[in-house]
Amino acid sequence: MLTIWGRRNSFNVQKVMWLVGELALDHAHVPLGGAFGGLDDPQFRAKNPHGRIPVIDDEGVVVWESHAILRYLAARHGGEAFWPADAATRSYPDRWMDWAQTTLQPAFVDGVFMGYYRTPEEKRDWPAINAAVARCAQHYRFLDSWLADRPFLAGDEPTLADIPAGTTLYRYFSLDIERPSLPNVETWYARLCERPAYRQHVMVPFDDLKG
Ligand SMILES: N[C@@H](CCC(=O)N[C@@H](CS)C(=O)NCC(=O)O)C(=O)O
Repeated sequence: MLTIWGRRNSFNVQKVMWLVGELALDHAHVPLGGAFGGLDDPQFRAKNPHGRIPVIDDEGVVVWESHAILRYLAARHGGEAFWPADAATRSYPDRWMDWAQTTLQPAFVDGVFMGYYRTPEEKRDWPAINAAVARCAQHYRFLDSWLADRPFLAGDEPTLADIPAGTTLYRYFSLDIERPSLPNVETWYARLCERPAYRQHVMVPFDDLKG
């Protein structure tokens, strides 16, 4: 049995749950972190010494770090669909996953979601928030131009490329912030919203996270 630890309103847990849903993997889910606590429990620390979620245990194989988990699940259970074996083809999901983690996430998740939405009004650092909103505009415009002639980030079908960046969209389009015109990102988002696994695992209300 596959077990996934991590609260459902965690951005990094959502990436993993979305893929679990896409692959229709039989699993058990254990809410952990945030209001659920448990990150310092010795049993959990034995699985992930960093004390962060998500973590999975797949028949004794324990994996932490959301992108490592995505790659593990796709390779172990997903056939060729989400993470192709061919090195050149695989480099597309890999580059978009790495770009999302090193470039998009710091701007959106850390700068906007944490800095703005999760921070109480009186503590918000507006120059930093405005700079992060501007960096997001630049990054989503870049995605918009890439998506002008392909339906998904790595081509005709969804792959791991779509998961990290695609997981930001529900929150990016829900927040009361300035956004540029992004017709191709909006079409991509509409495509993702058609997927039951995206609706179930990513479009999760997050009001309880407000600062
Ligand atoms: N780079 C890690 C980041 C893990 C991380 O920071 N997870 C957050 C949730 S998104 C966490 O554990 N927060 C503590 C908590 O939920 O209490 C990954 O991608 O898995």
